[in-house]
Amino acid sequence: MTNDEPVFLAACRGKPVSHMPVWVMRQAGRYLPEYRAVRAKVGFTELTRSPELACEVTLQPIRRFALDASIIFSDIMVPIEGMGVALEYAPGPVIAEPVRTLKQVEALRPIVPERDVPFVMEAIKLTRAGLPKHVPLIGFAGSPFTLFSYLVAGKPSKEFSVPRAFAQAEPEISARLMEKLADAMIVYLKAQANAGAQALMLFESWGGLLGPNDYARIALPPVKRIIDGLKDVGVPLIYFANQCGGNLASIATLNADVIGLDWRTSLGAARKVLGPGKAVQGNLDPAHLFSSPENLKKRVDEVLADAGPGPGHIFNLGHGIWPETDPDSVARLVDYVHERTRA
Ligand code: 1CP
Repeated sequence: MTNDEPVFLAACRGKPVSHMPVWVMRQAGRYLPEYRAVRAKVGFTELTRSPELACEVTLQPIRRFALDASIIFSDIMVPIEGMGVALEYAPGPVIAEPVRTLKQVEALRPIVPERDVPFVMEAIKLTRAGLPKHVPLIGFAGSPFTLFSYLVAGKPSKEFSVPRAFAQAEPEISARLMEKLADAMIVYLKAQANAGAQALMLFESWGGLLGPNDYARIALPPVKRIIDGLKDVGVPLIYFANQCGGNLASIATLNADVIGLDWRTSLGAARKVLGPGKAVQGNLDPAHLFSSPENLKKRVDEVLADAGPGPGHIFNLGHGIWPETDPDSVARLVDYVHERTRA
């Protein structure tokens, strides 16, 4: 590999780097006044469907901070709309007719990205053209269980009791739905890579609500199907496993390059279970961006000490940045991670 390989991509592959890469989940979002200015003019749906505006908000955090990766501005529910499900953002996804019958599952159209969500690929092409070479662009999708949770519940929820009960009451319909979602996400993620995404990330936001046996039985198989389905694409695959500290033994069996972890899970302990072949991403508590500049440094040091030395760590928050966060705190975070880890 040449020396000008971006540090983010090198770290995804577990290679040594000149400084630790850092980026922030939801780095394009409401904590940025320039994002709020765009949103004052257009609705969220319009924003996701306009390649120019999606490109603009994707680039906003890159202009402000020395970030090492960019993630295309979109939402995990965008391809679901592409499969024919009507939904609104309020601000989380709300579905008028939740999917709860086999008939509804069979009626979901397999996605044809170029026909159903062409604006995503156009946004990726535009954004790649606007990004500096050392900042790779990440494409993403929701994990089947996370998408299933929204489709069955019909709205955001803390416990997702409706989809969890549905998965028990209707295991076959549930498995069929998640299999269908997995196949759609393979096609969708491949299209993003073809359009220029240099890494692909799967957000398992809600699989951690399941106990370890249910996680292994219900959430993991469709994730494995996606990851195996993407093995020929050739870009690093990141699996963000929110609140999945109890599921690491099953996660270790996946062929993902990087496992993203939340702050409730020790990166050091996770690395022992995941083994040397997997990089980790995370896991500062988003609340720590509200601490004093001095304490923020201490919290970053704690994450670094926990993860331990050695390559294969991408610094990030443990989940999305909160809208109330001061952008200056993000600048201090990014600069300090670089300063502290420069070889
Ligand atoms: O009013 C607004 O501007 C809408 C708020 C918003 C934003 C900024 C939504 C609705 N989606 C997004 C963008 C978004 N969503 C990105 C942008 C890229 C970036 O990171 O910069 C990404 C990666 C997502 C992915 C996403 N959407 C996830 C997975 C990540 C996670 O947070 O766990 C999930 C669960 C969603 C659903 C969703 N869409 C929007 C909201 C507010 C939510 C969460 C709803 C809930 O709490 O259940």
